[in-house]
Amino acid sequence: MGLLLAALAGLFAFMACSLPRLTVRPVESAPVVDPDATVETKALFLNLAVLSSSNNTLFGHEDDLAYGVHWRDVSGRSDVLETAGSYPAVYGWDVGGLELGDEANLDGVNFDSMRGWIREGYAQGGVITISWHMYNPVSGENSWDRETRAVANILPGGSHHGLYVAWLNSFADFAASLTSPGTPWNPDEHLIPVEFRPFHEHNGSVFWWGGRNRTDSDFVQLWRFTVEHLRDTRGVHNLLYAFSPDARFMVGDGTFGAFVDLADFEAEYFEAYPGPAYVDVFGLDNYADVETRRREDYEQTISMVVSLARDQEDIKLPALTETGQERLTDDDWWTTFLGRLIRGARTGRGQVAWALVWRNGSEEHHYAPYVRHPSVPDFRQFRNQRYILFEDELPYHLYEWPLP
Ligand code: BMA
Repeated sequence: MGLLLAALAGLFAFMACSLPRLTVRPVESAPVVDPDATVETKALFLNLAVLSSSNNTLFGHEDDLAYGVHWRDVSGRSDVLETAGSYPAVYGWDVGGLELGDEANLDGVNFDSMRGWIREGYAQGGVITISWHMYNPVSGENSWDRETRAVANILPGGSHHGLYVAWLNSFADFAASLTSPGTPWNPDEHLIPVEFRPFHEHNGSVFWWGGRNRTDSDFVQLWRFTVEHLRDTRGVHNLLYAFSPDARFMVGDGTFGAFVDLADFEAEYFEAYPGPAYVDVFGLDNYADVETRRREDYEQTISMVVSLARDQEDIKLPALTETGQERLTDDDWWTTFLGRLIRGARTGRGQVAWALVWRNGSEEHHYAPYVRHPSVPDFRQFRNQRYILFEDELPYHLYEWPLP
């Protein structure tokens, strides 16, 4: 305990010089998109800002509690726990299909079970992030349907606006149903904070909301409408909003597979940016530099996102909102790539607040190891790195502020 206190004192000394405006802030005035966000939501933002400013990065995994490569729907199981010895600190979920009234999401994860797993992860002190592979509201096909233009049609005045509002309302209801019966940091029933990451990878043309499938100004309007509807019309107050362009498309001429255009990174990053009043998290999805093995580029994109986030008048949270090596074909990928490059990207201004790897769908499509996978020993080493935090290494509750 003495050690912990000393560490915390050191942390505060560091924060005092780097984040003066944050540390003296009462939780109510946290600089988030939703001024009426719950205390736990604002505390999460402030705590992640502080932890990441002192170079800590939380490790996350998509669908961690729902299934692994060789199991599905078994209470308590997690490929990350079974290989690293701890649950991840960040749990990613996706609500694609909720808008259709489906019982399960596009990957077969039952929504009632998802709510339960979200409660479990939160009760353990973890962070919840939700993306949305939303169906195309005009065609009814999935998110990858880019044949049918939709963004202009779902804006106010558009032919499918009413339907879009109904879909957003289904998410508002889901977010409002994410309640905790009480935790050590708040014994009363309360809402579980969520890092909400809609319309991800919008700078490429893969999804109906992305790239060539809409204009930048329509995208910005859609994002702003979405925030305002959830926050102001529906009174949803447990969300932080994450913006997450994909490095794969930050390639100047937009050619898929080209190298990331670092010289023009800032302009590429802010394509169709809805503005500081609408974004809490500066995310980046980076599979591009993993696939091309451009280590220096990967490190630099991290540094640049951290810098962009810290350069804002009111701080934003930098995050690697998606990354990972599919199938982990390099047994030492964790320490020689992810761990080393996060560590290497020393900006002097902190780190990405979290790094989330994608789902363990099958032996052909997984991003975390599973028992007996050859990358397990290296994953354990990565987990032991000082600045990489798994759930059992979180230094304090992220949902109360200031620290007790
Ligand atoms: C993709 C793949 C798909 C999945 C989708 C949503 O990247 O994993 O198989 O349906 O994410 O989770």
